Amino acid sequence: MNFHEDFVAGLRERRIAPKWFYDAEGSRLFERICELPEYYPTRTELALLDRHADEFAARIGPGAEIVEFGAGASVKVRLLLQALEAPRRFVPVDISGEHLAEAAAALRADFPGLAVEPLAADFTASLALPPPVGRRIGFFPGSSIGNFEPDEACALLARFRRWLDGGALLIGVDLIKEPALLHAAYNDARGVTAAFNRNLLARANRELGADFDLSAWAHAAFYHPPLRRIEMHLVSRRRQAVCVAGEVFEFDEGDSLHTENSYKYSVDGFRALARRAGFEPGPVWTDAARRFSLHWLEP
Ligand code: AVI
Repeated sequence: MNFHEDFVAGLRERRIAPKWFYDAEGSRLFERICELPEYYPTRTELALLDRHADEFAARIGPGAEIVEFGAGASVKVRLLLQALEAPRRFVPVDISGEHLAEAAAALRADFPGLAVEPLAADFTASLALPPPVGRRIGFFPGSSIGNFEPDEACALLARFRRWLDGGALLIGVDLIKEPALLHAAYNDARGVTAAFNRNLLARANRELGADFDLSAWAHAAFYHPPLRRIEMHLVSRRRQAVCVAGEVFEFDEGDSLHTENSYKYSVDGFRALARRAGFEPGPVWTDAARRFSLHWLEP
């Protein structure tokens, strides 16, 4: 489904899929989020990748092929690639093609022996990967798995397992923690997360000729303990009508558009989910404060 159809359907249901955050501007804003002091997942996961790179390399073995799902700027995979023995090919898969091409060019320059074959695709729909050239290892960092409902996450993991063709998956998963830390991570003082959230409406203005007044929508993000998830919403600050591709949508003050869930897992909870998807959970690496985890999943 394309942005136009899905966004308009989402407005009717008051729920927009988070994958539409990532146009070029949204990807740029997300990179800024990753550098924020409050957003602990990126630096914690980078430190884990750095600290345990040799262990991952030993598990992956020589001549492997790495497929990264939702690759973005491909910063994290560099730590892995640097540690690997003669990796054959890197296939970054991302919905934002523009972003992907830039990152691939930089990787080719820095890893001259490595074939880099980006694939601009929505892996939540379907994926046509080229035949493997070595042991295929999946890499899904950043806890993007948390942006799927648990049942969808299970189905996605099962599809990864099929696509990996007998190879393992290294996946980053954000852990359940003190709600105040989670709240700060999604309500940063500089307002970058708010801009990222509102970019969804700005994107509709740019691409669909919509007339959203961005100042009339408040960013709201909060932790929902029973469901173990952060919810992000855009809340209408007043009664308003918005025109999107010729159709008018009306909102009352306080009406919300639900734009993202970010599920947090316990280590055991995620291992159980992976098992349900057909994987055999292997070792898990966490930081000392147990904020973030990296899981090795065998097919
Ligand atoms: C990409 N994903 C894992 C991020 C998250 O934390 O759920 C997206 C994000 N949304 C707001 N801040 C970051």
